[in-house]
Amino acid sequence: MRLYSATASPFARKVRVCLLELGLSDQVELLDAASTPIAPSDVLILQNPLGKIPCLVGADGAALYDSRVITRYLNDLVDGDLYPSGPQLWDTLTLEATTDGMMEAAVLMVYEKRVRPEEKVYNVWIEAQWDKISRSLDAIESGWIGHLDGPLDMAQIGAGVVLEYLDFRHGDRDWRKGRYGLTRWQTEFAKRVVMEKTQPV
Ligand SMILES: N[C@@H](CCC(=O)N[C@@H](CS)C(=O)NCC(=O)O)C(=O)O
Repeated sequence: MRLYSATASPFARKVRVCLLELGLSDQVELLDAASTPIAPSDVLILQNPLGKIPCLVGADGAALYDSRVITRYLNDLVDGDLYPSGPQLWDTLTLEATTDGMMEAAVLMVYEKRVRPEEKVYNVWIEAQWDKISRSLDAIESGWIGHLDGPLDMAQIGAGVVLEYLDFRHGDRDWRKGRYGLTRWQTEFAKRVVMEKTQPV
């Protein structure tokens, strides 16, 4: 299998962590296909018309995207535990969707400054994206620490990845301020070998 990816992409990092956790990384060749909304990679758009990474291409040539589809596929492939069966699945999927939404807002904030001409950057819009992230951080702090402390699942991986992405791209926003539970959890989660091996560059 081939994974179109980029080391700085949090969505691609989620998949790389998932591959390592499931013991599948030897079966996947990583191909760099960094893209922006106005400059999609030529090779990538042949596989994913949206021009977004990550995109997984199987031995049969079929492409899978987006990140949540890929991680569920990989988990099914080896009958893994990253998506629980039974009613807990809905919690995992909801927290995963929350962390994906945070990633999306954080990436859009980067694009607004990097991709748009300087005179067109809309700061109100950037702050509205940060508000989504900040509200989600508060919701996780108040309602999801018990889940984060439970058995490893894809929602935890999403949380670990997005929090490090906030440090990587939006460190000046200080997401840890007043969020002691999340700070404690992230400090421990960041020590996992798979997190150390997949640091964004
Ligand atoms: N919902 C998608 C989001 C993927 C995404 O936005 N990837 C970014 C890189 S971090 C990208 O490829 N952006 C290019 C674009 O928006 O055209 C997923 O979960 O895979």
